[in-house]
Amino acid sequence: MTISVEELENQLLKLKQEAIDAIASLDSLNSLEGLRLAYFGKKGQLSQILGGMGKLAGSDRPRIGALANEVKEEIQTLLDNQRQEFQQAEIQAKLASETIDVTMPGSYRPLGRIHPIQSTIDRVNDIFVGLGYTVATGPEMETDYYNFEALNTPVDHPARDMQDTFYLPDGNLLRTHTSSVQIHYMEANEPPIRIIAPGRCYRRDTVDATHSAVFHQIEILAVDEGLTFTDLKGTIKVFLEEMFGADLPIRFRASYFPFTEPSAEVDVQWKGRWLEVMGCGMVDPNVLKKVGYDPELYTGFAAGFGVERFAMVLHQIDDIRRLYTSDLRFLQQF
Ligand code: 2U9
Repeated sequence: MTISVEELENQLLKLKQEAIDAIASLDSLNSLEGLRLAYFGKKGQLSQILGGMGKLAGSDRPRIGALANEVKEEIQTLLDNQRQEFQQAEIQAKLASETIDVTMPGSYRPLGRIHPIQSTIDRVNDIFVGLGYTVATGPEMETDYYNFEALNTPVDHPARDMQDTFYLPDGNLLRTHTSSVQIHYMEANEPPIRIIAPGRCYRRDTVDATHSAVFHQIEILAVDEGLTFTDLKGTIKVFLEEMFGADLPIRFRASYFPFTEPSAEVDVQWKGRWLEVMGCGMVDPNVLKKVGYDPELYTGFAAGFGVERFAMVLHQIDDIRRLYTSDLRFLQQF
């Protein structure tokens, strides 16, 4: 069954017009893709019309072929233009949604602050690193040996009562000071030693305005040939003047710690009264022996203090608990 060339021409022109109208009423990229397939897909309308070319007289085919290509090109061009328009619109919409109006006030996000405990630790670390000390850290859970035995505090030693702590089912405990860190360090390193050991410690103390069951401590240790109490006093003087200011009246009061001999408490005159701020002493030879150092060759000095205590003195904080309650009204002062 043959078909007239006019018939095919009309079909092509009618298709073209339909396409022009359909493309003009497109509203999205998806519908555009749908339309493209409706015309150019395998079962598309254009393909179907072209399918009729077989029934044309041979002489008419080129004419229809040319028209068909022309219609195809035109529809393709319209589709491409529309696609670009949609893509442009999409980009504009995206830009508009992402455009930040820099004149708009920013969303205020309060900047955090370094917690006064951490800032005190950082300040002390900086001073001692400046004096050639290395920051050493260690586990908060320790064995009885590293927290007590190695520090000249055997099982029945009365000093243990002042350092009662939390004992774990496996016999380990939560450290009561960072002295255990120094023992680990000395077992792993030969003198000369200059270390500062900051960290969290635990004591089964009744919590009140000056005591907390969890607190922070910093200890320093120096081991070398020929270190004396004078070196200790000089080191502490430099440190305390850095912290509290120059020409700070300092006094050393004889005291006792199981791991140092002689030992002293250190007071500073602050705001017109003497304040005990730390303890210190020459490392007890038994402690050196336990880590394999020859106390005939090496001597050491050490000191320790509570970070919260320092922060409370420096910032006139009346109650240690304020440092743990995360009350922004309090913390924003620092
Ligand atoms: C080794 C040898 C000796 C560390 C020292 C102190 C004095 C001291 C207290 C301060 C406040 C504990 O938190 S606190 O209650 N500590 O006064 N600490 S000498 O002596 C050492 C440490 C390690 C190997």
